[in-house]
Amino acid sequence: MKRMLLFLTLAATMMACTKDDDQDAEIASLTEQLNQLKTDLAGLTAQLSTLNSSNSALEAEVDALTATVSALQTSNATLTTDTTTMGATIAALSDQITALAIEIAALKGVPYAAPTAPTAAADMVMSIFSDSYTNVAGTQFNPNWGQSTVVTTEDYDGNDVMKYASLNYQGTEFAAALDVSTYSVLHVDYFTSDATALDFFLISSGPVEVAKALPVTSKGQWNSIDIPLSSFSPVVLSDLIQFKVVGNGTVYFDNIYFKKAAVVANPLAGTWKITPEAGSLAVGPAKGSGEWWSIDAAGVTTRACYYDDQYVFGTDGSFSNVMGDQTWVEGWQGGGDACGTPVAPHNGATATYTYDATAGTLVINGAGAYIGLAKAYNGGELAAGTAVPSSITYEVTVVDASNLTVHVNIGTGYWNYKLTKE
Ligand SMILES: [Ca+2]
Ligand SMILES: [Ca+2]
Repeated sequence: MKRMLLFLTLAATMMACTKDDDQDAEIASLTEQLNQLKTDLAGLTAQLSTLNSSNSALEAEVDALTATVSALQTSNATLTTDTTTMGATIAALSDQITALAIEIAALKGVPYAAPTAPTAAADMVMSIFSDSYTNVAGTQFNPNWGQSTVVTTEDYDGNDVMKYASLNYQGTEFAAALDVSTYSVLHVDYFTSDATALDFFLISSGPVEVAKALPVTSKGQWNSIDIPLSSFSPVVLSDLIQFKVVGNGTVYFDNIYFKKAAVVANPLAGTWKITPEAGSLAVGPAKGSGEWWSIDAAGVTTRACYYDDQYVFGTDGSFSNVMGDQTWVEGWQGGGDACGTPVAPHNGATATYTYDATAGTLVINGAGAYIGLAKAYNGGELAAGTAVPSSITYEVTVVDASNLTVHVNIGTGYWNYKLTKE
């Protein structure tokens, strides 16, 4: 029994020893882990500290750069202001230099610059001496006519100006006779600060010569003159052989050319039709009124044979009604107020027209020629057997490139027509 107790005690002691050993191992392991974590934490803390330092350095750099940018912006603003101020100063100085150069030129009695370039279209010009056009070839600007005049060409920034010094007289000879009969004026730019007389001659074969005086009252500046060629009569404009200038002092010339008259456009020239819309034919007591009757859209369709009728105005003043095979033929003409064959004399008679834009009148000359309706004339409407007038005057209230509105006074009121150009 005693041995048994001893054994149990020993066993219990041994079990207790084993349990203590496990706990110690676990504690050691945990302690090791704790130490590792402490080590890791220390490492991370060190890294964080390093990163914080880097961040501070970067922030400092950003601050420095921002300050630099701000300083540069301020400098730039200052420079911009300086540049503007300097630009204004340079412009002012440049103006002063120009003003002084003009004064010096005026004191010397010479042009400061070539005259303003002409603006006439090249196809309207026959040029003798100009930088703005192609000049007639082969002109002799200084033939020996025994004159004392000294002729030179002065260069103003690449722009030639012809100078007559010690002028008594000076000729110009064309290589071949010029035909300027289709031109309307002689253009001359001239400058003098001392001439008291200046006559410009056109000369045709014979010789036939006529002078026109160029005014010399505006001294020390370029003068521009357009002399009507008709004023040189009886010089033969289709056979111009020479110019001659007679005068005194020193005179500069430029832009000597013949210019055609501007062509006045004839807005009527072309082919017109009554506008295919409601209201394009209307009659009433007043000009433009449709109070008594006005074509409606259905009427335009019904009268297709009429709305294709053409009113042809030639550039030569000719006029014709071109109706094709059919037009609207009314009862008084022997028709049935329906499409039918045009009835003489309202079937395309030969006619002419005259248009007075100022008065706003358009006259169609020729019995049977008309605009709009054949029956409407000045003072009434035609009926069967009525004499057909030899002309009709229409009043024009609208005329442009594509629209024409005309009215004819029939005494009691007006027929009004709207037309469109093809
Ligand atoms: Ca020139
Ligand atoms: Ca027709």
